[in-house]
Amino acid sequence: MHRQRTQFSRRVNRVLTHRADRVSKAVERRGIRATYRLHDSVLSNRKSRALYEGDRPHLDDVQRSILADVEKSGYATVPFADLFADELHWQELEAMRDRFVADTEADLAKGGENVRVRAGKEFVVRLHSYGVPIGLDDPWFRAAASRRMLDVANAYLEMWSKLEYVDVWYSVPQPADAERISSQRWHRDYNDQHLLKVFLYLVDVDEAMGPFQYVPGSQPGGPYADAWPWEPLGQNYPTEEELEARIPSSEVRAFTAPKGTLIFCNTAGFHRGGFSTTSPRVLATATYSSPASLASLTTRSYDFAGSPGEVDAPTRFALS
Ligand SMILES: O=C(O)CCC(=O)C(=O)O
Repeated sequence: MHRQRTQFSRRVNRVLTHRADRVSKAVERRGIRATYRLHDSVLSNRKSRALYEGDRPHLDDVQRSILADVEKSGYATVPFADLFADELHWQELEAMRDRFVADTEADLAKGGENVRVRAGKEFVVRLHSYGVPIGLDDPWFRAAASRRMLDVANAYLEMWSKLEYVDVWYSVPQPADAERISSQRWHRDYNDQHLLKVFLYLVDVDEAMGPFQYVPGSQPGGPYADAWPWEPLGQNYPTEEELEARIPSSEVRAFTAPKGTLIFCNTAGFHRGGFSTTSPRVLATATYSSPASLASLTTRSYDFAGSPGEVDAPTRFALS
C-alpha cells in the first residue's frame, strides 16, 4: 500500500493553513525520496543484502526459469500447479474465490454499501483491504509466504524481501465507453524499484476482461527503463497516447490466460489492467519489496496473525 500521508504533512497543514498542502507535499516528497535512497543504499537494504548473501536459497528448475524470465523481460508466467503441486491447495483457493465472489455480488446487488474499495479505485473490490490479520490458514497468504514464492522474490531482489501486500481483487465490469482511470492506465508503481508483484488469475481472463498488461523491458535495468524512468514517488507519467507513441503496441504483452496462471512481474515497469467490460476479473495478488520501501514509501497491508515461531528466518523477516 502506498503511503497517503505522513506526520510531517499533518503538522504542516495545521500550522500553514494557506498553501499548506502544496508546500508540505513538495517538501515531503523530497524528504521521502531522500529517505528511500538512504535506506536503499545504506540503512535497510544493506543488511538485507548481507542476509541474502549469507544464505542463498536453492532454487529448483521451475523457480530458476521464473527468475531468468523476470530478469530478462521483467515478467514470467507459470501455472500455479507447476509451483504448488498440492491439488488441495488450488481447491482451497477456488473455494475462497467462490465465497468472495458470492459475498461481493450479493453486496453489489444491494448497492455495494459494504464492499471494500479504495477511494478513486472503486472498480476494484478487495477481499481484505488494509490492516487485517491474516494467517497461514488463508490459502493465498500461505502461497505468498511460502518459500516456493519467497525464494524467487529474494533471488530476484538479491536480498531478503518484505511481503508487503496480499489481497484478492474483484474487478467490477465497466461500461465499454468508460474512461480508463487509476491503475487501468499505464503507470510505473512508485513504491520501490526492487519490486516483484505476483498475480494469480482465479478465473479465465480474456481480452475484454481487463487482462494485466505490461511493457517488457520497462523495468529498471531494461531497454525501456529510460522511458519516463522510475523514481521514488514518481508522478510524471505519460498519457496513454504518449506511451503508445513511444512504445510500439506490438511490444506490449497482454496476459490473457486461463485460471491458475501465475504472473510474476516487476511493476516498477509500465503496466496497467483491470478494465473489464464484460465479466468480473478475479485474481489474487501479492507484492514483495525491499525493506527500504517499507521504511519510507509503503505500509504493509496486513498483520501476520500467526506466531513468529511457526515460520523460518527468511519468512519471519518477510512477514515482519
Ligand atoms: O489490475 C491490474 O491488472 C493492474 C494492477 C496494478 O496496476 C498494480 O497492481 O500496480
